[in-house]
Amino acid sequence: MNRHHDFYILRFYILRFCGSFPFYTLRFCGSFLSALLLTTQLSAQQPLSPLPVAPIPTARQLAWHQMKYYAFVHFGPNTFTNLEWGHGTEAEDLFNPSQLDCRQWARVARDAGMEGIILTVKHHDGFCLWPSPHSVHTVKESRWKNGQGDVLRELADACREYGLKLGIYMSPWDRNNPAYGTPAYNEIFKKQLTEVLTNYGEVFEVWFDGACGEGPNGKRQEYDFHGFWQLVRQLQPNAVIFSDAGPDIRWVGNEQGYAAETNWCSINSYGWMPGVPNVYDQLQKGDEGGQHWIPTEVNTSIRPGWFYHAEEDNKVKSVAQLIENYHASVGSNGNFLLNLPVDRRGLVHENDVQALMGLKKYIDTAFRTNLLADAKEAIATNTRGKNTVFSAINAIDGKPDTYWATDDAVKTASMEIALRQPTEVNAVLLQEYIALGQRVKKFSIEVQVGGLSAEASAKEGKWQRVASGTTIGNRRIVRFSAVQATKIRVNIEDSRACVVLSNVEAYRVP
Ligand code: FUL
Repeated sequence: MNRHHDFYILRFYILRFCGSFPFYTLRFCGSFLSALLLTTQLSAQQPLSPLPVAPIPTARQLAWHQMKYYAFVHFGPNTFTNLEWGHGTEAEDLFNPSQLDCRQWARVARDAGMEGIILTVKHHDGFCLWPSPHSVHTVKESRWKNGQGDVLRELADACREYGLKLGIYMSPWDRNNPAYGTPAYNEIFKKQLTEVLTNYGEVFEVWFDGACGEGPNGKRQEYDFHGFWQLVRQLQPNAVIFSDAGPDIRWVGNEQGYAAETNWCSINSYGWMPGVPNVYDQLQKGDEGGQHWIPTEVNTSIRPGWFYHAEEDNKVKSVAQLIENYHASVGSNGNFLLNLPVDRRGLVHENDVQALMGLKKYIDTAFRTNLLADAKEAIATNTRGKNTVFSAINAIDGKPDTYWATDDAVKTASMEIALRQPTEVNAVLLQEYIALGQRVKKFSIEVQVGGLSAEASAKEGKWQRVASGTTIGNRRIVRFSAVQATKIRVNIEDSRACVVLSNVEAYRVP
């Protein structure tokens, strides 16, 4: 990985080797080896790729980072009892959606621009939306489809049909299971986990709720989370595991749908288990240089409740609110998990669909045209080894695997992009090359104002600071008042290590 290092090791071995021969042989060897060393040294002067800065994401985390926005669906007995937390004593017959249509959910999600659906296959009441043989509180004991139905099967099929990924929410807290509160329950939970992770195809995310309350016998459970995680790894090695403590992705510390201004993917979560940490602020911000790479997933509901309540039909989030949530998640180094409380018919309600399509329209309009796609040039105050392999142009070439990088010692640097003509901008998207770790601690954006009317021409050619921020990470979008720009400058004002920026885009968002 490090050629300077290789060179020193090679020199060390050559000298050791030469030391064991007579003088003349050594002289001959000497000239030959000097030539060899020179060649090696020349090639060693090629700039090296930046070394990773720990911690770095795993392959499954990197795949998840490429996603942005997907649906959560809370559905089950609570939908019919108007509760948020069921007691576990609800009659199975209550679960009886009149027109359940998972293809409608999938169609809505796809049309909304979402990439997947995570379903609450078992919530705290213990009711299973699939016919688990290890429970008598499931769809098979219900009236729905005469006990022949399987919501998870229908959703898995619909996701496949609509090109969506499937995720599983499974609550270990089970207020119905008689074994809850004893070690036997952990084994039952693992059997259920095995069922949902083997019989329904590829799963992209397993969402563990850390909530741990009392069961039917009044006892709490000591969850075997290590065992649960191990099973997920074994059955779905590509799936990321979510909880407030990771291990792959973390809760963002609030349910309002926003990540903090400072949002490190790294966090010192050593020894944490789901449901334990009461560290909301730390979950939001992460820790600079924290030991573990556990990025944030921002979850919120499109309505006040997680489950459907008819009285909330007119409390669906407005498009404006959803836009703010989108920017505060997708644009703030997180992924956006938006909950859709499916109604008693078994459909995503019309009001929710309308709001979702409003957000989709915004996303399409806002991000349709990257104003830097045909930029004239990009220059930087520092380019690693003065080598074009690391030049600023890489950050606007649209390729995720090329990047602008600076020399190791350079943690403050700027890149400047010249536009072909004066263009109105009000948003800039920045991405670090996170495969090598998260680095930037502080940045700002300046624009050079140009192409103005005669009256405004006093500002012509002036640089104006329009935005600033702390962390960037996988994806950061900053918005500012619209300004007519001829050039855009990205200033990295502080960084944990040399700058490695893979993407800069600019937009005129509505
Ligand atoms: C929480 C649960 O208690 C809520 O009911 C909901 O499922 C939310 C997403 O997670 O921990």
